[in-house]
Amino acid sequence: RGTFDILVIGLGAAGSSALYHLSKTGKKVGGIDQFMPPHTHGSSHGQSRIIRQAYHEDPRYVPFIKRAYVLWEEIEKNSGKLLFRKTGGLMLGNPNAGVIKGAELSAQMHDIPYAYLSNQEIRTRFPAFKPGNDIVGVLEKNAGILFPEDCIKAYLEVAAANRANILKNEKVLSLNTHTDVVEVTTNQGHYLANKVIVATGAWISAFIPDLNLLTVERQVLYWFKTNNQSLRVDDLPVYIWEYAPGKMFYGFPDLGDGIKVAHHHAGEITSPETLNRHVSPEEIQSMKKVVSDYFNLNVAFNYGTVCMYTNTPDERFIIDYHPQHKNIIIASPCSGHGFKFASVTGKLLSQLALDEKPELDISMFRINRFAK
Ligand code: PYC
Repeated sequence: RGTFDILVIGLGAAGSSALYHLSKTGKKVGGIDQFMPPHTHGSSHGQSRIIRQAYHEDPRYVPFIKRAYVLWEEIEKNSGKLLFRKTGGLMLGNPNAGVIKGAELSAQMHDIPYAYLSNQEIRTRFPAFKPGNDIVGVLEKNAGILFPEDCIKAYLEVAAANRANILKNEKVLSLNTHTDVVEVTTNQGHYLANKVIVATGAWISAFIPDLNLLTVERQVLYWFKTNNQSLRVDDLPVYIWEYAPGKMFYGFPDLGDGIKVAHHHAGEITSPETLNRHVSPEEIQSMKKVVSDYFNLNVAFNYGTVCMYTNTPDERFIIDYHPQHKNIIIASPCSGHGFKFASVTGKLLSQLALDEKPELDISMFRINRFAK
């Protein structure tokens, strides 16, 4: 039976990053995943994730994202892999839309370079977009694309080189907490760990049943082929388009398979066990209509894939000790906007597991905000 100082369960975005940070400490650390990470079963696949600083959701995220940029650079350097591509990021909406007002607020509060684009400026600079007359933009130049599968691979490779024990295709069945250790039972054996980080995303309720405030949401990602030259990656920013109050779709320039487009939320509530992974012809038609309504492009559907959001009621993350068991640390329900933070989330998780003071104030992610 293996023993660990710290065991990380779930090696997606947050878990692989936590394992990497812990692997630098000389502690005996391990990571377990029920599949072969990076994989397509959870919330971290699909070639691209947005990274941006002018955080329209809440300016309190900005210190976290600034640190995340630094830590993404660190793993790029340590792994020798290209993980980030700067494209700029454009928020689109009417002048009072949350994405516009919120991005400006964060940019102004935290000195993030940005440009406010009029309707005409959007049309001139990005002719692929077809904004209605009321649409304006907030463009931030440091935004771009993270390559999620490569990020996870980089973290796991460097963690393994640092002697972390990585157990793949091994399913955790239960956690039993004792006074100073956690007993982890898998389909292949038992392990003891002084601390366990649970970063299992949509599967988290299986281990922490009292986290019944979370919902798992189905999300479809679509790629459409186009031969329009203005969609080369060097020409188009990543974007989030708020087309009605609180309703958004977002997307990426063509990285080879066509433009990628998806709705942000608005998916059916599901569970990892019952998730419908089939993308229906009706869904494809409906997204094709979004593309033809909002882009000056003729496109042909290429392919789609399904992933999951794990949502908290306020869409903020949870990064905290388990309320009853201080040797369990909970990560990951990141409500569809967590990947970009994974570099810093992993660092904060490692600090909690090492009983260090987290380097940033994580009070907005504490679990007690949901206490009745
Ligand atoms: O985190 O920027 C983001 C994002 C946009 C849509 C889904 N996630």
